[in-house]
Amino acid sequence: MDAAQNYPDSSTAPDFTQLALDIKQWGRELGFQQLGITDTSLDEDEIHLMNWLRAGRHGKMTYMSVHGVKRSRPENLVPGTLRIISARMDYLPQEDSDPEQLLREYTMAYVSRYALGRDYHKVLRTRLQRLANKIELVTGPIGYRVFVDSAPVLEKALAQKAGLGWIGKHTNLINHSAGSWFFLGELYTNLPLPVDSPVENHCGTCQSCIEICPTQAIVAPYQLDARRCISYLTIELRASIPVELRPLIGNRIYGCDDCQLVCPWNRFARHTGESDFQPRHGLNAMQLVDLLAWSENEFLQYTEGSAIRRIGFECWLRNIAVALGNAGGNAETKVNIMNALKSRLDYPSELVREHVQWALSQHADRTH
Ligand code: B12
Ligand code: SF4
Ligand code: SF4
Repeated sequence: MDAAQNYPDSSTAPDFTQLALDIKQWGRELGFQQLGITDTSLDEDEIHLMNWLRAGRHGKMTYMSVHGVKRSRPENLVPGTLRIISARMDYLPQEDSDPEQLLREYTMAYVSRYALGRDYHKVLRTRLQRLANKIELVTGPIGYRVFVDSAPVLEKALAQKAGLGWIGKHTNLINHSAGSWFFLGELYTNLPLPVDSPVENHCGTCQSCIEICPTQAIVAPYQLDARRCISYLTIELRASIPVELRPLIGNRIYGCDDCQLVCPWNRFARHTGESDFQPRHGLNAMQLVDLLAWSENEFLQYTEGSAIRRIGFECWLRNIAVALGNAGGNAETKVNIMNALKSRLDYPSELVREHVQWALSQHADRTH
């Protein structure tokens, strides 16, 4: 993947400064809000990544630890890589429900904003592939690979270096005019494009995300212990959720947005124009008892094309059971909750049954 081989005669080489401008324009035409370009050196981030792994903060996400330094050294993942084109796409859906209000409605389910619509991996990958095709129309065949959370790639660190924003204390990337409700994707290439400059960190003395986190997963500024993060517990963990963390999960059944909801920079966030990211099947306004009643076929049907499907029906029921254990209401509501939970007591999965029993015991505890 050597760009020089492509252009042995410098008179045939494209004007890379103009090409970089064109790439950013094409990216915006393809629906990305912003693109930036960086080189491959991630020395400091590599140190942080290694410390994080050594401390075991990735929990059971073995995909984070098995690739050695490939994640922090792009040229080890794709030999010949010189530049990374980093792209961001807004995902905050235009919807009637108020997320903060929903988090207080204990009988309703809270699904994190990023997962309400179509699986972002597919959406971004297709657009990045189109961008690569467009580039090759000008340059001829180049060495490239596109990624969207699909390989060992340190996406936020690359985006930060490419000038798309700064990694905030909650560890998400924030853009000063767009907040943090966006996805990232990358195009690794051997084109010697001019690079962009990183932007300044604007977290200042703010600590709001650290203070609001329900499980105190942000153990220090810029340091997340994933094992405590509700996003990890409800999406990545396939086993029993630690009992001491269950009451803190509230009604969050898939991911968590609290640290972003509280972030002042999200006052500048814009809604996505992508129809793919709009809520599907009313997932932004569902009662927990109704979700627990879904059959496996209904689960598969309603989550088709959504990232939610990847956790499987078992973990879906596990998460809803925990949320119902945390749900409250008047006597009638409680009876409905208990009846819904009891209907899953003989579900053929020990994982589900154990969480259902825990949820029932929460209600028994509260009535005494
Ligand atoms: C693993 C993972 C998770 C894990 C762990 C998160 C994490 N912080 O690492 C879990 C399951 C918890 C998770 C949750 C979420 N995720 Co996630 N996740 C990833 C993934 C696959 C890898 C992230 C990674 O490299 N972690 C490694 C650790 C070491 O990185 P880090 O914690 O960010 O630490 C960096 C800095 O904080 C700093 N640092 C670390 N320690 C220290 C110490 C000091 C002293 C200093 C100064 C700095 C410093 O250096 C590190 C390296 O750059 C990426 C996709 C990808 N391939 O990159 C998506 C990704 C980060 N996730 C994403 C999203 C949307 C989410 C959620 C919002 C989903 C949700 N609503 O539930 C939450 C947010 C939770 C949060 N507060 O971060 C988006 C983020 C987009 C954005 N705007 O930033 C990504 C980029 C996916 C994508 N393609 O869009 N995620
Ligand atoms: S996503 Fe939720 S649990 Fe995870 S760090 Fe943010 S506020 Fe805490
Ligand atoms: S809430 Fe405050 S500290 Fe946290 S990421 Fe946003 S600006 Fe930074």
